[in-house]
Amino acid sequence: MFLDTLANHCRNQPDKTALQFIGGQPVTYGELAAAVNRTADYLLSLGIQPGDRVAVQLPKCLPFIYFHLAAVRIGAIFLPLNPAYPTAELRYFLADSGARLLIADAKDQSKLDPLTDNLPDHQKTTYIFQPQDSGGNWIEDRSAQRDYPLPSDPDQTAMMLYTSGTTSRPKGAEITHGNLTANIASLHEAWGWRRDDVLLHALPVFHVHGLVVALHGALHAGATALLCPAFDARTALDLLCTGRFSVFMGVPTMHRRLYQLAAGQRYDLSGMRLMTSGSDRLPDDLFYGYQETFNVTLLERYGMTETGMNLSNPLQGERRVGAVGLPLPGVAARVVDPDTEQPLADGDIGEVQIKGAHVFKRYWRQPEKTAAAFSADGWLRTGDMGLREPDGYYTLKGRAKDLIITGGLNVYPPEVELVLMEHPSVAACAVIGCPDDEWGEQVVAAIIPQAAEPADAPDEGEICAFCRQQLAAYKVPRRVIFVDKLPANALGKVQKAKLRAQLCG
Ligand code: MLC
Repeated sequence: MFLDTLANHCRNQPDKTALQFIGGQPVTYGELAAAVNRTADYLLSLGIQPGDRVAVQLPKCLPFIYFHLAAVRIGAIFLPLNPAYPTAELRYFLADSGARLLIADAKDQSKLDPLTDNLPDHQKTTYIFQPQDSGGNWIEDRSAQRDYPLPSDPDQTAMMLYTSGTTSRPKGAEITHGNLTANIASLHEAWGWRRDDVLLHALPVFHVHGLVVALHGALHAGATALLCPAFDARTALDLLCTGRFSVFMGVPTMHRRLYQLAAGQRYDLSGMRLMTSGSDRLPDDLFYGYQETFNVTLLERYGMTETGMNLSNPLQGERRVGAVGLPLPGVAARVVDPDTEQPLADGDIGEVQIKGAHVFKRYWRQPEKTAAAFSADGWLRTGDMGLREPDGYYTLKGRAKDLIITGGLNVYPPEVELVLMEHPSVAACAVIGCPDDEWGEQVVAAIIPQAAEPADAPDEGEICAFCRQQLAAYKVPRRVIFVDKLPANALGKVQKAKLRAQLCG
């Protein structure tokens, strides 16, 4: 399993650098093993048992990685939380998951203590002071170096990642040890990960992309990951130009910023072995612009939180513009009629469905939603529409589900609409994604105001500030448009396609 491979690297190449934050000290595989052991020992000393949820809301830092690896190592369920979540969202995740332990940044203590006081399953919050500067030594004084047995049941849940729903509050997708192992094995085969790879890691670590695809990818290979605490295009481009790196992974917004920064100048990054793009569709102009500017053909791949990676353009062979490639090793894909779920002929557009050992186990305590996510014969309904070319390449053609992707992050309109409807000045609303060069899509809210008198009409700034209290910043509408009516069908359901045509312009 993934953890066994990592343990082997720690034993066999203890002096090799595993991780290094920019400007920080290198952490060798030997040191990583010791730090993870100490952290595991700390978790056990708190009474954390297999299956307990350990929530971590920290910025990208070494303690985050140590807690992640330690929690999965002792069989607990790791729950990463975006530090950008405001209190209202955070409370929901902690309550729904029944997290026993929360690891958080000490700067948030005054906000978090009152919140966790009322959570019945919560037992303790461990605060880390200046987590990004701690060098991971927060737990240095623990001498424990015991070797713990690794979880051996592939069906055991290793982590839980929350994904929003089209009609409900976010759901915790349970990712098992077997899922992680299957994913990483197929990516290693497909992308030819090597021990001498050096990854420039600029993604957030609380999503599948940055955590599983990038970080696990490098650690599983016994390679080295250099980590940026946050993505900054200037820093990333300067680093890529040093020639020190072989692998880089990004979302289209990150690639767009790198491309724009180059501003027509040429940089030869052809020494990079692998530069991937994912989490959102890669626009054609960026694909070609990258070739011209950086002498690199981006490799686009397709995945989702519930599965990790499904499809990928090939390492060798044609990386087809606009296509998300071929099924990864061990992954089965098909395109079906969304109504009958009968497989469609090549070239016909339908829902993409996925099967394989990498597909998540279930939604946490949501048997109905889990059942609804799968077809009668066990295929995962991705909610993405697409087609298969006769030569096996898949191309995505929109979404069956009501979803906005902005900067590689998913925003479910109903979640934003629910918050908007709580505002006293909002009579009705609909949230849509409008195309945006930098972000792919931007969140736009159409609102019918409550007020009869213009003087009582809500103000865009006030609406956004209201949303900000309850939603992470990336979910807050970038534009609010006041309208007299919303296009609706005979049943009164808002016709979002029509609204997009009216407002996106
Ligand atoms: C930040 N902001 C966003 C945003 N990210 N708004 C919309 N969409 C986003 N994705 C907000 C900030 O809060 C801020 O708001 C304003 O935009 C400008 O911030 P910024 O400093 O310019 O943004 P930055 O911090 O640089 O972030 C941009 C980014 C980041 C692209 C680097 O969004 C990012 O890391 N995206 C990657 C997400 C990712 O890893 N996705 C994988 C999911 S897994 P304000 O108002 O406060 O100024 C998955 C499966 C798969 O999808 O297949 O991979």
